[in-house]
Amino acid sequence: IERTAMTDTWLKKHRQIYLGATRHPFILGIRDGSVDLSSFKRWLGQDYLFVRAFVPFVASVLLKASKESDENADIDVLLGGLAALNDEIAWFKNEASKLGVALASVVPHPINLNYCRFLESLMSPDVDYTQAITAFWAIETVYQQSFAHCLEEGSKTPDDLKQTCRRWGNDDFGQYCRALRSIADRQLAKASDDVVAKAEVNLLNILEHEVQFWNMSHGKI
Ligand code: HMH
Repeated sequence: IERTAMTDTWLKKHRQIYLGATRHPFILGIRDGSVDLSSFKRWLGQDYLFVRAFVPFVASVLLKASKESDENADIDVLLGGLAALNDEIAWFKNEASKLGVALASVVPHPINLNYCRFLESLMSPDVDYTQAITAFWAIETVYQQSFAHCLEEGSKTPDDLKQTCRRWGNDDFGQYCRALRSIADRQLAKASDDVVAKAEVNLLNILEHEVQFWNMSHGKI
């Protein structure tokens, strides 16, 4: 089987579920300005908790890279990712205080806890670097693609939501996601069939978790 760009194959094969995650009604509501503030605040509080849980996951990917990768450059990309998370956490705190969201008293929603449990399962030493980096790429890319859509020509994103969209929708973040993707494709190209199959299942699980996460934020569940 040709595996020069496994992620490409998968995004074509799973196009509908991918669009479900990246063109969700919550995102379309930001893009057309119809999203309500209570939904946005719910997303903000829950995503802050998610990002806190995401930090140890990214650290676990970094650890696996340091043990299993032949490319020093992978560490640089991942370290950049951790630095971005540091900025993100500061941004969440600032945004929450502007909107009057008390982060310390946000109760994690069961959907959020479920996604965090899935992240934890990916931190296991039984999950190899190929699976971990592929999952990391997928998680970051859903946000990048979703928020970039809100900044495209023709979008009517309200000005006060634009800076949120730029966090994940900006070109640097897009470049970073492409770097993660090329590492994932490089690893997948030399992985066993078993690992490739597991990475695909993880991708589908991630897309489903992302749809659920938007559903929760939207309050339409
Ligand atoms: C739910 N998925 C979710 N939150 C995020 N912040 C990202 C992905 C990207 O960092």
